[in-house]
Amino acid sequence: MSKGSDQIYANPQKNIADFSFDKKVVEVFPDMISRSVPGYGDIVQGIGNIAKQVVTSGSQVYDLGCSLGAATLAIRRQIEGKQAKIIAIDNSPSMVERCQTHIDAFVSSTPVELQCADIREIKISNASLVVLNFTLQFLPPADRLQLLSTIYEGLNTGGCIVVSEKLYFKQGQIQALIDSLHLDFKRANGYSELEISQKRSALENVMKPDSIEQHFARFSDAGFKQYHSWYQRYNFCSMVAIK
Ligand code: GEK
Repeated sequence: MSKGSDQIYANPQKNIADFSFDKKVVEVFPDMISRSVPGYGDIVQGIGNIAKQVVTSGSQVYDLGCSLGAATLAIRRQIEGKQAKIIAIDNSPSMVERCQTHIDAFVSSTPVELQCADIREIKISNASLVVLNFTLQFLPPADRLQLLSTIYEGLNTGGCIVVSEKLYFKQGQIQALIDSLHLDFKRANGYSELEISQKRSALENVMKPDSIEQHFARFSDAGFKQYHSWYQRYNFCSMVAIK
């Protein structure tokens, strides 16, 4: 296996610790997310395309839970010359450290301010775009509405939030069918049954997916009147809401 390939759950583990975004994960993160999340590459590219449409001159863009900066870089490529600023935030010090090297590797006139912080404690202002690309699902469910309300307050009129998430389906047979399509996607990408089941246990307490109905109700409760999904592959979806 080449360097950077995800082998974290390849060997049997006696006690499976809760999943965390530590150094080990950072080393294999691009491989892990692209082999685990159907449509990840399309969604990142799509976020760049959305940025091109909605980012306004002199405004701020937030990438919350930025990991290694994939969405930040996709956005930055599309908003050159708009005099906008990107604020990228993650609370994993290992992610933030590596993200800085990714950002520094490309020349751009758009500044990126990288912060190591909890996204539940930040201020949002003058925002034309806020991105939560597979981040909201890692917050305790009780904290999710407050974050969306804070984002709504900090968005300019016409500003957008993009929320990408793993979905849960309330109808049992639909949940079972679409979940099995996702498992086949992981198998086709070389993950063994052992890796799949150990990763599942590690994520059980850490990642709590909502249904699309819960997402739409939360957008509405936070103040958004217009929201929809713009991408879905199996149980992975990206939604957009406009203030
Ligand atoms: C991408 N958006 O590649 N505060 C700040 N960061 C957090 C918090 C929090 N409370 N909770 C989790 N994170 C990225 C992918 S990964 C999704 C996002 C995944 C961070 C966490 O440290 C991790 O880097 C990220 O959210 C979730 O476009 O791995 O499935």
